Order: sequence, then structure tokens, then C-alpha cells
Amino acid sequence: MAKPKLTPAELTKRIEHHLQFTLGEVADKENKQAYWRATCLAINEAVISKLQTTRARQQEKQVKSVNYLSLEYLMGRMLSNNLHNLGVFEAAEKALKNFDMELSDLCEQGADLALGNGGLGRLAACFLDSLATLDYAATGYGVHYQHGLFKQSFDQGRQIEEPDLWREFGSPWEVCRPEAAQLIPLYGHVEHQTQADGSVKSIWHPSVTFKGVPWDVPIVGYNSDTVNVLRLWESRAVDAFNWDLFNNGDYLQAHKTNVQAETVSKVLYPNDEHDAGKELRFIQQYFFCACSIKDIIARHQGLNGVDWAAFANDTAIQLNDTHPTIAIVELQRTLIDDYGMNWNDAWALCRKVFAYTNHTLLPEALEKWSVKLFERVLPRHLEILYHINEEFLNNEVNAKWPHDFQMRAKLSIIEEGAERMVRMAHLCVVTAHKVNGVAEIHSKLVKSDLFPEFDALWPEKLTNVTNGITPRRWLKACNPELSKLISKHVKKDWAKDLDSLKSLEKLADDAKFQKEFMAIKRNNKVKLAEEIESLTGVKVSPDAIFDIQIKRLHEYKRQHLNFLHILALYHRLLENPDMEMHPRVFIFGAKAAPGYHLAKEIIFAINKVADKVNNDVRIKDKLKVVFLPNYRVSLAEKIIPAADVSEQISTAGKEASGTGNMKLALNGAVTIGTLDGANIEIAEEVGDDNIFIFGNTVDQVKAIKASGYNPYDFYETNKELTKILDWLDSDFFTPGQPYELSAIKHSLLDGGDPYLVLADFQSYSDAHHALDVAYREPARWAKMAILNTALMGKFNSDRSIQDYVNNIWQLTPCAE
Ligand code: 7GP
Repeated sequence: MAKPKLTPAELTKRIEHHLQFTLGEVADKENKQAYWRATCLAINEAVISKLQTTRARQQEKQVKSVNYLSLEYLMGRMLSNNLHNLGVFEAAEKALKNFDMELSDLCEQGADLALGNGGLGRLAACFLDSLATLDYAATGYGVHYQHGLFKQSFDQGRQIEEPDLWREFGSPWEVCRPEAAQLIPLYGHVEHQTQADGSVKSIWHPSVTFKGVPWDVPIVGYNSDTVNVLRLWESRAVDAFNWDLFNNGDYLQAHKTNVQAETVSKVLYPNDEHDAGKELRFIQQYFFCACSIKDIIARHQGLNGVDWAAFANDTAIQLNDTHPTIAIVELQRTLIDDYGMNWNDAWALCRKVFAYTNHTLLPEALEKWSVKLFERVLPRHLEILYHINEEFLNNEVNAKWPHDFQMRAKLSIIEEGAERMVRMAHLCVVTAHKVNGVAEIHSKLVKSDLFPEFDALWPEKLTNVTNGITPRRWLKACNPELSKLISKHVKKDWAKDLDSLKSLEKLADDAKFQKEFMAIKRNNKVKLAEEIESLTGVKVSPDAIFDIQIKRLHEYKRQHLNFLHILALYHRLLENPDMEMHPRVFIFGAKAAPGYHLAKEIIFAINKVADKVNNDVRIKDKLKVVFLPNYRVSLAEKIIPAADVSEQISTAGKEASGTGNMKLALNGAVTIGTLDGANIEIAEEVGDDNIFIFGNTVDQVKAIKASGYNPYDFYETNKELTKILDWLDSDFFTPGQPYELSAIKHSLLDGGDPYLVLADFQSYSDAHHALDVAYREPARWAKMAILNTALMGKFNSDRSIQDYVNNIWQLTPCAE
């Protein structure tokens, strides 16, 4: 364990070396990119050597490993994280001083690795950090998108999207591994050959083959012995281009196959919790799953082939939602077609290795692929899928519910209808030995509402693992001042043992500690205020309450509820500019899926109202509204340490867990939230006095819907709601252009308000009032903020990973 760490002198030498010999740079202080790159490369030497010893150790000890299959990884920036995890952050700071450089400045030079949309992708990144920190053998598998999540800007308040160029000039964090490339067949037809014994053998004759080239991103554990790998697959054509066509002068045609192949890993689909059902996405999923399955098997290839008993014992494959489900069929196909295993043995193996995490109950996110598409792209897989389904229905379903055709139709992996569809979630549940939701309430709803019949069939299969976040990135690295204060009082390595923050509880009433804690919060707010001004031109006061809602834009997350409340406050202030209220800055960060019209209208409306409110002298700076462009991991790292209030206001039953809620509370923000997702568990940890809960509960939401919800009832009886909704039809916020903001009103009234915004409005507004009163009692607020930080131990992603290990993966650590 106790290896000598890199000293500032050693690091200085290495940075100099890379500047000169790898990058060919003369010492040009203006070229921060070069210094950033040289620093990354210097650090990488330590990372790679640790990676090699980790690999050797894991192989020698032959420990079981988990393979995390995910279409998304929201890694963010890597430099500061890797420095912290290696324990050489201060050494690097000192080394860079030798070049007259600030490390914090250099860290800003790196692009975010934004290979994901939102919570699901960021969770995968936190889990990789925890796996390496706890010394478990793990490989993350994903897609090497040339372009990650789009870059967002605003033009007159409207969202503009541009391609993300995270590796335009190459990224220092990835290593190409051509020796581990894979060939992936697609399309074609299946030939059925009758064998001598009368059985029929299926032979797939694919018509297209792509090449999968892996890029490895090392994942450094915090203060541990382990560096694991995130392996991302890039799609290429098998040949560089068509020589004959090129020679005949047909340059475009000569590259056609290349373009087709490269398109597969070209862009991340920017949909969050919505299934677009596009052929290219299906191929993307299959391509990466097939590459990963081949790679996992290759790791077990011994001199005498693969020892399948050993494979089954030391391999766990976790499906991050249904996006990688096709890996199940691919493994079954490989075992039978390529390795000659019989059906039952192959199927038993699949059932042993796969487990599945569900991240949403939203029906529009539950993936289904048309049978027709399946048949065209993966004809052999469809055959296998039919067989899996047949056996499941005829044996397992029929044994439990004999001759119950309704039950068969309900549970079948194939949905019958005008267009026959493959239900990917059903395939996951049928195969996986464990299926987990991501917070207590969510897992309960997965059992009771999403898969009640599966739960009856296999009562032990459906389980819960509450999400978590890595305290390394989300406190130690992003909030250095608070980290220092904590370290003064908590002797343990709290970034590993987050429960130890509980010892701060006794300081929550201590006036001196309160002062220090809140002074740090204020400093962080000063820094964020500067960032806000540079991004939006709006000046905000660090003495105002910083009220934050950062997450993907979605109706169920209800940014428009927050928006209506802002309108209400503005209206109240116009009626009574002396209204008692602590000044408040509402800060938003959110990207809308490019095809999600109403989400984009909500962004536009918030921006228009912000313009008006921020420039209205009548309200004496009591209210400011800012929408920060291009919300992403690195921006979250600046916003979260400065938050006073955390908005977690989804309709109860809709947010599976949430993880932003955990990050904000850990940094001393007080939550205003519904009893939804992990908010419920956060409330349990911090106690009712330290959180503002409002709104209808899951059961109440169900009752309201069952009794026939009519949003007009609220619109008509709540006079404030009448006024602010009608305001949206006027040209008050869009001079000369009435009705420009009407889409929100329309969706809430004529659209039926599917997420009960109006039903929760009054309760939300009351909770905000209570919050304002609490903030005006500084000692009370400071205590609440401190307790939020102190009591977040449960939400360490190390705990989540340990839950997976104990209940699903059964791994043993592999430290030195
Ligand atoms: C998200 C959930 O919405 C969020 O509540 C949860 O905390 C997070 O996963 C991690 O579990 N879901 C997604 O990001 C997503 O894309 C569709 O779900 C499959």
C-alpha cells in the first residue's frame, strides 16, 4: 500500500519532459493547453503503471470481476479527480508553481467527458470510482462516442445545440488498444441445416461486418491499490476504403462503407428517459454489447480454450437499464453457435451472470424494438429470443398460472399488436438473477406497479440498491474549503468513510463552527456569482439565497413548478415591493432533449421571465433568475458548493432516485422536495426539521388520478394561479408578442397537467415561505445546513457498491 508518492520535484521533471519531448513545446506560458496536457501525461505515467500492477494482481488472484455495461458515462473532467485519488493534488499544485501556473486554472482546460445524458450516466461514473476505491476488479464497457452530449447555448432565450468536441485533438486520458479489436457482424440471413441426427442447426450469414476498436480510460481508485479500466468501443470499417472505386475516381462511394461504420459510434443519442426507437441506436447497442461480450470471453481464454465453469463463477455482468439488454441474447448465441454449448447449459450460464438495474418507471422510457427491425438487423438473435420466450412461457409461466393466456400475453417478451414489439425490460427480468431499483420507494413501485407478476413468480428476484455519489468528486475535489474545515474536525479519512461526518452533528449548534461553515458557503457563492456574471452578464448578490435546480429538463422534474412559483413571487413583489422576503436568486441548469418541444418552451419561458425580472428596478433586487447555459458535470462542480437550497420537486412516484439531491445536501444545501425517490431517504437521515417537504405523496397522486384530476379546479379557485397563468398569454414578458409563453399554460390546462403541477402549487409555495422564514434566522439555517452535510453518509456510492457486492455480484476485494 505505502508506495512513495510523486514529489513536486519529480512531477516538475516529468511535466517538463512531456512539454519538451511529447508535445514539442517551448515554454510558452500563454499555451495553457500544452501545460494541461503535459500535466495529464505526467500523471498518466503513475496511473498506467498502477493499472499494470492491478491487472497482474487481479489475474494472479483470479478474483471474480464485474462488467458494467452502460451506454452512458458522464465522467466530467479527469485531471483534478485523478490527482485527488492518487493523493498528489498538493504535490501537483507545488510543481505547477515552478512554472508560474495555478493548478486550478489548468484543470479548467480539460474538456468534460460527457458521454451521457443525466443521472444514469453520472451514476455509472460514480460507481466506477467506488469500485476502484474499494479494490474490486471491474471493467466498465461503453461506446466511444466521437461526440458526447451536445453543447448548449441560448439565442434570445431559445436553446441552441452544437456538437460536442471533447476529443477534437485527442484526449490524454484514453489509450487505444488495437490488439483487442473485434469484428461485429450484422444483417444477412439464417440458414437452417438439418444434421445427421435429425436436429436443425442455424447458421447466420451476416451481410455486413464492422470493426470495434477499444479505447481504455483508466479509472483511479481513491487512496487504494486499484486502477480499473473503462473500455469504450469505437466503430470502424474493416477496410480503410474501397481501393478500386477510389482509383476509378469515385471518391465518395469509395468511403461509403467507412461512413456507415463510423456513424455507429459517432454521437450519443441526446434523449433522456425517452426511447426514440431508431435503427442506428439499435445497432449502436448491439455493436457495443457484442464487442464487450467477445472481450469478456477473451479475458477467460486459456491454453485449452475457455473454462466455462470458471467463467460462470467469476463473471458478473450488470446491465445499466435496458440499453445493453441485447448482450443477453448475444451471449446465449455465442455459447451455442460459436462454442457448441447446449441450450440449457448456455441459458443457465446467462441466468447466473446477468443482473439488471431499472432506472425509471416512465412508460416512454421503457424500450421496445419492433420485431421487424430485429429480424432485419439480427435475424439469428430473433430466433434465439423466440426460443427464450417460448421456454419461459411454456415452462415457468405455465407452471405458475396453467393455461392462463392473459398472463402469458402480459408477461411475454413479445408484445402482440398492430406492430409486434420486443419488450427489452421483460427479457431482462426473465434472464437476470437480480433486478434492482435505485431507491427504496422506486424499488417498491417496480415490484407493485411495473412488474407485479414477475414479483409473484420470483419473489426473491426484485430488490433495492439505493443510489449514491462519490464524495471524492462531489465534496473533496469540488469544495476544497469545506473539505479542509471537515478534515480539521474529522480525523478519519472521511472521503472514504463518509459516515464519519456524523461526528459533525455535535458542532451543528456551535456558534464558531456555524460561522466558519457559513463563511465558506458565502465564499463559494462569491465565486459562483462571478461565474454567473461571466456566463450571463447578470449580477447577483452572494447575500441572497442561492436556490438551485440543476438536472435534465423534463416535465416530471417540474422546472415549470419552480417557474410558476417565481412568477408568483414576482407578482407579489410588484403588488407590494416592501414584502418581507430575503432576496433570492433562482439558478437553473438544464439541457432539453432536442426533440422535446415543451421542455424547450420551458427554457425559453424561464429565460424571458429572467430578462424581465432581472431588469425590473421596482422589486429592488429581491428576485433574480438565471439560467446557466451548457449545464454539465464541470459546471455542477461550481454550482453545488454554492447552493443554499436544493430543488427536488418531481411528482411523487416519478423520480426513481435522484442523485443531485445527495450532492447538494452533502455540500450543505437544504432540500425543498416531494416525498419521491431518494428524497424520502434523505429526509429520514436529516430529520423533518432539516428539510422542506411538500406536495402530494405517491398514494395521493394515485388517488387524485383515479378520481379524475381536473387542473381547471385549481386554476379557477386559486386566484394567484389564475393571474400568473393568464400572465403567460399576455405580452408582458415578450413585448409585442402575446402568447409566446402560452405553451406551458396550455399543457397545464388543456393538456391535463399530467405531472400535477397545479395540484402541488399551493403546498410548494407554502414550503417556500417556511424556508424563507428559516433563512432569516441565521443560526437555525446554519444548523440545518451543517446537519445536511453531517448526515449524508448513507449516500456514499461506496455503500451502494458494497450493497451490489453483497446482494448481487458476490465479489471479493483484490488489494495488494
Ligand atoms: C435516472 C433517474 O431518472 C434518476 O432518478 C436516477 O437517480 C438515475 O437514473 C440514476 O439511477 N434515469 C436516467 O437517467 C435515465 O436515462 C432512462 O433513465 C433509462
